[in-house]
Amino acid sequence: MFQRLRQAVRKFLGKSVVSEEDVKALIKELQRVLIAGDVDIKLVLEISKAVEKQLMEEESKTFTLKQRVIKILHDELVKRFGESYEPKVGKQKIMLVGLYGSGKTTTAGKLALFYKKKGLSIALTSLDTERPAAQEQLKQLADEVEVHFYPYKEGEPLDYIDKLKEDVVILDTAGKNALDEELQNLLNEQYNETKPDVVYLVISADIGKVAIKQAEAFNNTVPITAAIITKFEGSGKAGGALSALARLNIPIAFVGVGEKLSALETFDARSFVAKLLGLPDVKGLLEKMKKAEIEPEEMDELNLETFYKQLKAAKGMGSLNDILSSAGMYDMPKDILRQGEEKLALFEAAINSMTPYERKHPEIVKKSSSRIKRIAKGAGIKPEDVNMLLSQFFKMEKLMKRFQKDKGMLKRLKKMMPGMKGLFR
Ligand SMILES: Nc1nc2c(ncn2[C@@H]2O[C@H](COP(=O)(O)OP(=O)(O)O)[C@@H](O)[C@H]2O)c(=O)[nH]1
Ligand SMILES: [Mg+2]
Repeated sequence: MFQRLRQAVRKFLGKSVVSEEDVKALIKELQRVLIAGDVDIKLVLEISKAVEKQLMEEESKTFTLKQRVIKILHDELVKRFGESYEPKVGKQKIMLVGLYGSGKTTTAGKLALFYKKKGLSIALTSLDTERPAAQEQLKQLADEVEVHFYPYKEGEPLDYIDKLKEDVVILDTAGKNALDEELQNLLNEQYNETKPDVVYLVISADIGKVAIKQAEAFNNTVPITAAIITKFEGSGKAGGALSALARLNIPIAFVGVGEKLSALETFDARSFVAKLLGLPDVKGLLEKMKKAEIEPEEMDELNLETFYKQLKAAKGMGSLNDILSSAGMYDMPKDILRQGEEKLALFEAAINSMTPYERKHPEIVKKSSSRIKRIAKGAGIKPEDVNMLLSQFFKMEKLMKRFQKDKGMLKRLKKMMPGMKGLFR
C-alpha cells in the first residue's frame, strides 16, 4: 500500500541536499498517491497547500528543509487522517452499523474476541432479520470465540438486551447495499430502543469515493461514535474511507486487517501515517527534533584535547548514531562513533604524554616519527596507537570542514549536541 509514496520519501531523504524542486516533486508524488488511493481531491489540495504554506513561513534555524518537509507532511497527515479513538475497555453496549458486506458480523466476532482477551464477558446478538443466515452466521462466530449468543426474531421486543448480564453486549444490525429510508428508520428505531453506549460505523477500506455519502447518511441516522475500517490490509484504496471520516470528524477506533477473528487492530493515526510515509521511526525523529531546541553553547576550537573530550562525551550518549542519522549525517565513520573503553584509554594516555603545544597542533606530531615514538614510549603504548588517534582526529577534522560548508547541518549539530563542544569552529 502506498509503496510509491514510500519510495518517493526514501529518495527524498537519501539526497544530501534538497532543493525546492525536490520538495515540489515530493508533494506532487504525494498528491498522485493520495488521489490514486481515492482520497478526496479537495482534501489532497488542502494537504499540499498546507504543507507548502508552512514551508514558506519563516525559515527554521535549527532544521534542514528536508527534515521540515517530513515533519510538516507527517503532522499534516496525522491532523487530516487521524483522529484516533481509544476504545473503552469495560462494561458497555456496542452497536455496529454499516452497509451490507462491509464486515459488521465478522467485526462483531472480532470485537468479542478482543474484549474477551481483556477478561470481559461478552454477549453477541444480531438484530439482522433481513437475511435468513444472519443469525446463524453470528452464532457460529460466537461459538468460535466461545462467548454467549442470543438469537432474535423479527417483531420481538428488544428489551431482552437490557437484561443481558455480560460486560460487553455487541449488537449486530442489518445492512443493505445503500442506506435507504427503510433501513434508516429501522436503525433509528433500534438505536432508540437499545440506547447503545457506542455506535461503530463499519466501513470497508475499498468503498472508494462513495464513502462520504454513505458515512454522512449513517451519521445522520444514528450518532456515530467512531469508525471501524475493514479490509484495511493490502488496500491502497482506503483513501475514500479515510477522507470521508476525516471530513465528518469521525475518529477511527479499529481497523480490520484480515478475515481471521484475530485480525483486528486498534488504530493509531501516528503510526499509520509513519507507515504511509515509510518512516517507522518518525516518532523518534520528531522527539529528537524537539530535544534539539536546547540552546547551543559556544564552541571551542578542535584540537586533540577537545577531540578526546568529544569522544568521551559521545560514548556516554549511546545513541549518537541515531542522533547523527536523524540530523541527516549518515556518513559518519563508524570507527569514530564507536570508541571502545580500551581505545579511549590508549588515546588518553597518548594525549597525556604530549606537550600542550602538540595537543593544540596535531599536525606537527603527524609529521614527526620521532615525536610519535617519544609519545608512545612515555604513554606506554605502541606508536600505532598514536597514529590511530591522529588518523581519527584528521578524519574528524575533514568531516567538520565539510559540515562547516553546510551551515544548516552545522547549526543543527551544535544544537543537538551541546556537549560536543570543540567539534565545530
Ligand atoms: N480481508 C478482509 N475481509 C474481511 C474483513 N472484515 C470482513 N471481511 C470479509 O467481508 C465479507 C463480509 O463480511 P460480513 O461480516 O458478513 O459483512 P456484513 O454484511 O457487514 O455483516 C466476509 O467475507 C468477511 O470475511 C477484513 O478486515 N479483511
Ligand atoms: Mg452481517
